[in-house]
Amino acid sequence: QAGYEAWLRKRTVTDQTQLSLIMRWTNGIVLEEDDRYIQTAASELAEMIAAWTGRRPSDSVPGDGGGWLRIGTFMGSSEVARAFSEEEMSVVQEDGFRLRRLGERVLIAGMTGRGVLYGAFAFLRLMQTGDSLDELDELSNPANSLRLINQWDNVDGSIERGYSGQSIFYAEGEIVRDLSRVRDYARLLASVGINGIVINNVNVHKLETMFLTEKYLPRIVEVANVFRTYGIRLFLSINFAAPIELGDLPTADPLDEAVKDWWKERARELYGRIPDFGGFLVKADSEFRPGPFTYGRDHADGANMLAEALAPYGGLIVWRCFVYNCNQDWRDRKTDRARAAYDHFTPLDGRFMDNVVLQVKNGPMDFQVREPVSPLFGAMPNTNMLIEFQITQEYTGQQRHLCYLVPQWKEALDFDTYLRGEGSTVKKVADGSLFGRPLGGFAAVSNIGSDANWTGHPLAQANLYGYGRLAWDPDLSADGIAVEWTKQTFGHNDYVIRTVLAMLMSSWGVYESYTAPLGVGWMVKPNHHYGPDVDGYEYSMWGTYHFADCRGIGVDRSVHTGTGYAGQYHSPHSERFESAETTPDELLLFFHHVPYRHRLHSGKTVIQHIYDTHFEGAERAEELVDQWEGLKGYIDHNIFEQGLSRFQEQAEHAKEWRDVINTYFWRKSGIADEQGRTLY
Ligand code: BDP
Repeated sequence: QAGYEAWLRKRTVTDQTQLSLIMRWTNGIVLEEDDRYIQTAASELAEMIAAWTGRRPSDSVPGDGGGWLRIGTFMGSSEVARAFSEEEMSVVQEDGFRLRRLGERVLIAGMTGRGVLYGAFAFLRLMQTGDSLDELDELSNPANSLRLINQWDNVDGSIERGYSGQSIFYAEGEIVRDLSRVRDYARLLASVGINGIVINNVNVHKLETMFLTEKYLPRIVEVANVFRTYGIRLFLSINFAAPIELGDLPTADPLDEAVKDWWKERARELYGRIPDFGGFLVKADSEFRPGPFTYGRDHADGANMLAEALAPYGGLIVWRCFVYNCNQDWRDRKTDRARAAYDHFTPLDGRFMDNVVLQVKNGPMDFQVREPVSPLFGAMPNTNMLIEFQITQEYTGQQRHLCYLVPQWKEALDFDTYLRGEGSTVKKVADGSLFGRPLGGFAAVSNIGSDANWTGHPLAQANLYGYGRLAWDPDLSADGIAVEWTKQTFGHNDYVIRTVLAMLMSSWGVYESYTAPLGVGWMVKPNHHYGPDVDGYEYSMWGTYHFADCRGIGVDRSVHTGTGYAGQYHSPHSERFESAETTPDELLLFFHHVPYRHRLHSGKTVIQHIYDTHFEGAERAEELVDQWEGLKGYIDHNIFEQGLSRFQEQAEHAKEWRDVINTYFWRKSGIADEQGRTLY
């Protein structure tokens, strides 16, 4: 089962310095509280330490004077409280924690049991990364109150956009009997601070609609119990038309009293069984899913009706803004899918109830290799918002290619919207601080499945890890996260760390260079989205075009001559994106249609940039194979083999991308490569 333990490896630590550090501090684990999360924390600590050192910590203060752990909350443990001042305790938020060394004691302290659990995992991380504890005195609060994972799992066992095998939750129309793998997943998620999970696909089909019924509810309760052990609340995706589809009502109109009552009844039932149920995730009026539009109602009507049903129990409605017309006419140059979310939702600002959170994809389109940030962030100051990322690599190599996504997410989070002057970054919109919103955070589509190593590509685990760490603290750096992950996953060999780090950090750029130039998206095979097909979506209804012809390429989204999308940004971005001269190179073709000989800021022409990046990208994909081969003998043999076949496939496939894209544009433009390389 190589890779199954992921970054929580349970094997004897061989590095002597690290081993003696762990032995030094873990002679005992002492606690005074009978709290579910503190119990989980204690057993996680004990198990990991036993696996690393071969010695189980005692549950009392060690007599021989060795270092030990005291874990607990300020309220529940007088010993813990005594170690901190009033002020030091008051700054710890609900899920936050403090770690402190005091003589031979290390305190893992929280305001709540959940905080203690996160503190315990942070302590384990310190042990795994081998940091000295001499000066340990750390305060950590999560930036985001909601740190959610979305499973796109279907109850037949398939996973929409899943690239790591089948669902670990479902098989053949049922929730799996044995939930031990779900438990191991919960543990991985909690170790990086995840506190909520939506266990079914946003596209809710017939069977999943029945999750709200007796057919599935008893087993869903069991799943919720598993996640609760790790401080994770369970959410469900629901079908807006459920009252009709379950045969109870002739309508799903959100303003209809019978419909309102129906949802209230569902809420009462759910909370009767799962008192800490998180809430509903809703994809409505999008890609053939039902929604309030059918009844001439808007999305505030729809969301608020559901929110009212859950409000008495503290439940949330997470309402997706991925709403656009997937039946638009490609002959109409004025329609622009990029505009859709902003156009639909900004007029509704201020109308959503307090327990509604809008979930907005990081970009305006759909998880492409490169997109600008969605202009919806910051544009609704009176509305709660979550940023949605896609960990599963639908458009970024489907876990056959390496693509470490944390750098991409960091760019979105650090983007300055200027909506409250300089420093109005997207991360401050997401965490709610910019506008003083009570709720906010992150959501992301998971990349795990039944594959032994969870994510198919062994290095794709870094994306799941990185997502959680970033949701906790968006200020962490992409390379810092990569180093943490590598040390925990592969150990402390310097050469291994340097190699894996270099591979991860270069990978998004490599992938972008042989696939999607200058912000053009969608040049992929329709439906499954793997591999190059320049015109695959060009004349389709999905609103995903590059407009390449013999003269030029790109989508004119300026206000002046194009779709007007650039005008959805606040100044100075609206002016910056309005002109091809000031649009950054990497987004040029997202915002402008330009001739192939248009000169970039880099000094190259667009066409030469396409040729160069594609030739170089394919070469760099080859280099990844060499880099990985260099790790042979330094990392677990099975993991090495898992990676090797993928890197080889990536290198081959990168050549296909190179040749299809370059040839297409050579034939369209008739402009030869300045370096005379082969174009077909
Ligand atoms: C797209 C996927 C599709 C999802 C949709 C969504 O191709 O499978 O259902 O996003 O987010 O990226 O709802």
